[in-house]
Amino acid sequence: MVATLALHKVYLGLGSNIGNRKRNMREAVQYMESLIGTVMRQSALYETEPWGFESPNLFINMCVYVETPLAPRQLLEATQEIEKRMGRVGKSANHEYQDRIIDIDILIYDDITVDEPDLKIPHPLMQERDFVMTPLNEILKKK
Ligand code: PH2
Ligand code: MG
Ligand code: MG
Repeated sequence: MVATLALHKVYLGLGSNIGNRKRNMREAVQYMESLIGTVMRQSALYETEPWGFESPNLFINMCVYVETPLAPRQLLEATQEIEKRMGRVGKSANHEYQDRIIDIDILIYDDITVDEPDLKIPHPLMQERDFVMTPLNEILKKK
């Protein structure tokens, strides 16, 4: 008998506002293919104004749809590992947003809800953020 692996349907949001932003997006997607699962859909790249903080550095944002065997917390660890490998430093100690090489946020994981201090799914702020909703709507699959 061959065991089948349940794959989960996950939507991730990516953002970068320093360095070579397009290359950062490409590199993050490549890391996802090796550490998370199959990237089935990618939105276009959107250039956006910093939201919630002041910076001269515009963002590039995009969303991807990934099928992954990882459980939610493993997925969080994988996204953090990618951020780390790409050299992301200093996550807002003072609760203020900062410029970043790469940010990967879990937006939707199947139809589940997670409410833990460091992991909230669906992403609690996504509805308020055009830089998330515009690329997300572009790739959202009808159930
Ligand atoms: N991410 C934030 C805060 N503000 N603004 C834009 N335009 N794009 C982002 O990805 C972004 C932001 C927190 O993660
Ligand atoms: Mg974010
Ligand atoms: Mg984040």
